[in-house]
Amino acid sequence: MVDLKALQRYKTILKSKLLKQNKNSFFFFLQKKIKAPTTLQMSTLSYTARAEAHPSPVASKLLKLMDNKKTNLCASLDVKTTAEMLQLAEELGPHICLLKTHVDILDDFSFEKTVVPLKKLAEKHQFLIFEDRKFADIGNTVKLQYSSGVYKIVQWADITNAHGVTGPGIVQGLKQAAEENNGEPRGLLMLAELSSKGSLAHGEYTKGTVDIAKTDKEFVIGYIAQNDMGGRDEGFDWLIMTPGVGLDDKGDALGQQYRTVNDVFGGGSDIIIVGRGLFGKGRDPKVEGQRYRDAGWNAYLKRTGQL
Ligand code: S5P
Repeated sequence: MVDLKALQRYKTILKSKLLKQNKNSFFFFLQKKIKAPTTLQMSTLSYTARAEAHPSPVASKLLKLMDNKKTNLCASLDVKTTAEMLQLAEELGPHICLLKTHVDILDDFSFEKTVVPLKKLAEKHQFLIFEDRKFADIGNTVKLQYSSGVYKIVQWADITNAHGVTGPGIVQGLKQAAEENNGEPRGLLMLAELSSKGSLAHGEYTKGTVDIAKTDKEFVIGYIAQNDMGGRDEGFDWLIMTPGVGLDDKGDALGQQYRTVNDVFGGGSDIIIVGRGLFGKGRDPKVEGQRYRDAGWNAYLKRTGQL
C-alpha cells in the first residue's frame, strides 16, 4: 500500500529543496539580474546600427552624424545676443552633434540675422538644431506656437521638446504643425525627467509621459531624461538626451544639479547636453568642447563594448 500522505510530504520537501537550490544557482541570479536593473536594457548598439533601423528620419540623421563626427555632445547656448550665439556655434561646431537654443532669451532675434546664419553654420559643421521650447499647452495652442509668432520654430529647428502635463494632444498638435510645414523632417522629445532640484517629474508623472511618447513612434524620437526609459522590448529606440551635466561644478544657486558624463552614460544617456560647462566662468569653449566630447565619446565606446 502506498502512503499517500507521506508521498505528499515528500513532494513538498523536495519542491522546497529544489527551489532553495535554484535560488542559490547562478541561473536564478542571472534571471533576477536580467529582469531588474534598467542598466541591462539600455542600448548597447552603435549609433550607426541604430540609425539604420530607426523609424524617424531626424533621429536617423542625427545618429549617423554622431558616428561620422565621433561626438555625442549637444551644446546648450543660453546667451542674450545673436553674435554670442553664432560665435559659440562657430567655435563649438566641430565638436558637437546638436546645438540647443532658447531663442526667446535673445534680445535681437530675427529670422534673417539669427536663423539664416545659424543654419549655415549647422551645414558647415554638420550639426542639427534643437530649440528647447518646452511646449506645455493643449494641442491646438502648441500647434500655433510651434508654427507662428516671432520664432516660427517649425521652419528651422530639427528638434523641439514638450512636457506631458497636458496629455497626448500635445504630440498630435505639434505633429500636425510639422506635417503642414512641408519642409524637412522634424522630431520631438518628451520631457520625462528634469535635472533641477525638487522637480515633480518622476514616478507616475514620468510613466505617464512615456505612455504619451508611445502614441507616436515616428515623430517622438526620445526624451529629455536622466535615465533610460526602456521601450526596447516594444520596438522603441528612444534617444535619451541628458542636461545637468558638468565636470567641474555640482550645481548652481538656482536649483540646477550636475552629474558627470560617466554617471549619465551609466544611466542610459545617449547625448549629453552641456551649457555653462562649455563657456561659463570664462571657460574656453574650444578646450571644453574637446574635453566634453572626449568624455562623452569614451563613455559611449565603453558602453557599446568598443573600448
Ligand atoms: O531637466 C532639464 C531640462 C533641460 S532642457 N534641465 C536643464 O537644465 N535643461 C536645459 O539644459 C536648460 O534649460 C538649459 O538650457 C540647459 C542646461 O544648461 P547648463 O548651463 O546648466 O548646462
